[in-house]
Amino acid sequence: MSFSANPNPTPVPRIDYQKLTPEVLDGLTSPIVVTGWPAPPRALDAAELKQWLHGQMLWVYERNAGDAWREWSADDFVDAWSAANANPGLNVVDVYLQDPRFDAVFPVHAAFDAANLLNGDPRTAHYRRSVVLTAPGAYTPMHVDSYGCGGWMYLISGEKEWELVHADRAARLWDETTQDYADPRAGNWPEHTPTWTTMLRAGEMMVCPPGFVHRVATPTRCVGFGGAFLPAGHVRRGVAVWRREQALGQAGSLDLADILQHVSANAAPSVQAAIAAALA
Ligand SMILES: O=C(O)CCC(=O)C(=O)O
Repeated sequence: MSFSANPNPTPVPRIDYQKLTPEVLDGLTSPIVVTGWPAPPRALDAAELKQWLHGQMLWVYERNAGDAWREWSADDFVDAWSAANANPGLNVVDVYLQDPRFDAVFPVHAAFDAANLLNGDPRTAHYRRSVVLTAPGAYTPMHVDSYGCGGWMYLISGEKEWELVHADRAARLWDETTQDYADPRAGNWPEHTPTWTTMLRAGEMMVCPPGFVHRVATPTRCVGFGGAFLPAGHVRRGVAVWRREQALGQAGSLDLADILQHVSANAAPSVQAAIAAALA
């Protein structure tokens, strides 16, 4: 059975690593998969992961244990996640790694560092890089990333099946009854919704533009990296998503308007104009 909720999904377009520029991120109108990495990081085994993440606390999504988030030490988590009978709900995504030592394993692509407004404020600078550790069988239902950010995910091992919907359709996918996005597995998915799909494989990076609705299924154990980004070309959408989260009482604790004002103080005039228009 196909993963897609749509009988004719569009394959996510692929671009070469060298073609990924800040301008591409600014102008994204669809998700993209970035391929052709010159020196892909080799797979890390459990012992190396423990060494690499030593001392780090991880927020773990335990979907099969009552949709709970739980804080684990990296050592304990890697033991549970790497076990042959790992709970298929175990999923670490969007756990940001502040320590510069993590750059040695996977440097963030220069295009993200150049385009990402979140880098310009100490409250969000660490959003630039996160770790991904997912057990086989995990499923993340349709959602939009917090604060209207876009997200990238690079897999060094394993694979993940993605389905994405354009941000312009997000409002139509909102289910007032559940106060959440409709999801094909919840049985409330509107027919005829155009989607993009792909199987993201080791050595590839998914780039999900700000405000795009997406879901992810993980058939095999995954190790990877990710990050959140908000380029000037999408800042209006990011602010709109954040204001909607606020109206719904679902916004996180960051004051995105204050952060963007702070970023604007040191930004180029064109970026200042984009931020001012978004906050007007
Ligand atoms: O990999 C996953 O299970 C979910 C990833 C995702 O949707 C996200 O980080 O926003």
